[in-house]
Amino acid sequence: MEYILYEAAGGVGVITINRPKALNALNSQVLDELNETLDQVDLSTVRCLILTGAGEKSFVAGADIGEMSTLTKEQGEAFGKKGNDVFRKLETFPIPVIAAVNGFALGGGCEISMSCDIRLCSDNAVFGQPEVGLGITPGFGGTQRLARLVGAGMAKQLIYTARNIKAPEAYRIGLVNEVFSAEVDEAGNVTKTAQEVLLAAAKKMAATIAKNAPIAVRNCKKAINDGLDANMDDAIVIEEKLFGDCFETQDQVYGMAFFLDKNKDKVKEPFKNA
Ligand code: DAK
Repeated sequence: MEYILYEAAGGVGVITINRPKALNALNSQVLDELNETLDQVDLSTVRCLILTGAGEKSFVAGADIGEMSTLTKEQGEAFGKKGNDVFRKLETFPIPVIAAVNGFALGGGCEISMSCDIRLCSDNAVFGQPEVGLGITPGFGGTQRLARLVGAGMAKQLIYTARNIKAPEAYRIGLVNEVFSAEVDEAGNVTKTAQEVLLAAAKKMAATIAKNAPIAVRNCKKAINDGLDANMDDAIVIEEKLFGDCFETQDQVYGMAFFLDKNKDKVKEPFKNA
């Protein structure tokens, strides 16, 4: 693959969008390769994914404006569908996906981060939906996901004004879960860049998730996602079914037996699935 890097270790997979010369902008090839990478994730071993961008400057600076500039209406629709299909695949991916946002997350970049379950960012991150300044609407789900994440009023303000916001404001409005800064020693020298700190924190969180019972974690993701699209009566039924689905699994039997076992010296074993 030309634009996507993928590595997996210890139950955690890291996908890096690797097109730093164009600030990791999403062209058709990046979207196709991302789609293919997701299809290749080995779900029997990988329990949490991290999505990030190459370089210190940008997570994803949006859809590729050069490629979009000459699209006809039909081609624009097809490009939108390609992006939407991949973003939806991420959103409904069986295991959690953490976006590690290292720098610009504009337009399609903000939108792809919102298709992930959790957003962590470096303190140089910039979020925004600048589309109306380009003569288009957000086309990869921005109008829908931003409104669901930060509320309709704040989403409308950000989208209508096309104003970019920095990490502290993104944190304040609930767009990101946590912001990470560079580490410096006593002399003021940077010992770890914000991106290094961010990636380490994302990996730590992913490893924590990967240690928990995999079927239960997957079912929690599905319950939250499906429930948010339903009314409360239906949402509770969705939860009931996914809760029930955990019973008789090896993990549920072991997890509860471990809690009930009074032997203080016991050591918790990794969950096995099934
Ligand atoms: N597309 C293509 N190339 C990009 C790019 C982008 N979005 N963003 C940056 N680049 C390229 C620049 O052209 C430049 O390339 P060279 O000139 O070196 O060849 C290189 O990356 C470095 O960028 P700059 O030189 O501009 O770097 P600066 O530090 O000066 O500025 C910046 C960084 C992020 C502020 C600036 O690059 C910028 O404003 N970029 C555009 C950000 C933006 O507007 N993003 C939103 C794109 S619109 C839809 C489907 C999808 C969408 C909409 C509708 N439907 C089908 C309905 C999605 C839309 C978008 O995402």
